[in-house]
Amino acid sequence: MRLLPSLLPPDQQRRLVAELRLILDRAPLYSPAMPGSGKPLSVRMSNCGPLGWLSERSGYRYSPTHPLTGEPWPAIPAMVLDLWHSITGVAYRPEACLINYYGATARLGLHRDQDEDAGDAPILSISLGDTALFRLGGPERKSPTRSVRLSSGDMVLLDGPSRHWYHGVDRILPGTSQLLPEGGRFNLTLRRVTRP
Ligand code: MD3
Ligand code: FE
Repeated sequence: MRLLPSLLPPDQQRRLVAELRLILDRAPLYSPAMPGSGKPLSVRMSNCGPLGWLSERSGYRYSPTHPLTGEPWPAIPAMVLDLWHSITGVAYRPEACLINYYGATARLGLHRDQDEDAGDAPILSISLGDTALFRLGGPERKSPTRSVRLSSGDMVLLDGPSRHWYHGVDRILPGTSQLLPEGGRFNLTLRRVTRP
């Protein structure tokens, strides 16, 4: 895992949040259901790009449309595609941009990203707003873990073996950023889904 601290300067963070607002007007945040129990996740989600990642009672899947509106997801903003190409160095585009919103008490349990056929493609994450206490494990659930702070403007590049490692978000630290008037944290996770 390559942590790229403060890669996005404040003016670009504000531009990106403005783009996010336009996307979320058309593809509103919603509370996904946990597979099996159907209990709502504490993280609210939406997507942009040709495919969006969904968590439903029936399981995880990628879908070309929003689960509530039935509309196709909005396009990934050009500035986000530019960041993807310049940071990953790959010529193909990401297909999914998952938008996670963490309120003050939201968290994300330890998991692996394994719903993509493009298992060798890198993943890029962009953090906006309040700092997250991120947990990075290893290749197995029992692997030792470490805690990493992800602040607004930080990016994370997952390439090589770390792409398949366990990770989660223990909690966010309310009041650590002034970027979002409503507080909380947005994370964008860019993924290739189908084999390039
Ligand atoms: C480390 N999101 O949506 S992004 C997810 O902050 C997810 O919202 C977190 O995990 C968030 O699936 C973390 C950074 C990240 C993404 C993928 C990884 C870290 C990773 C894959 C392997 C190891
Ligand atoms: Fe993940």
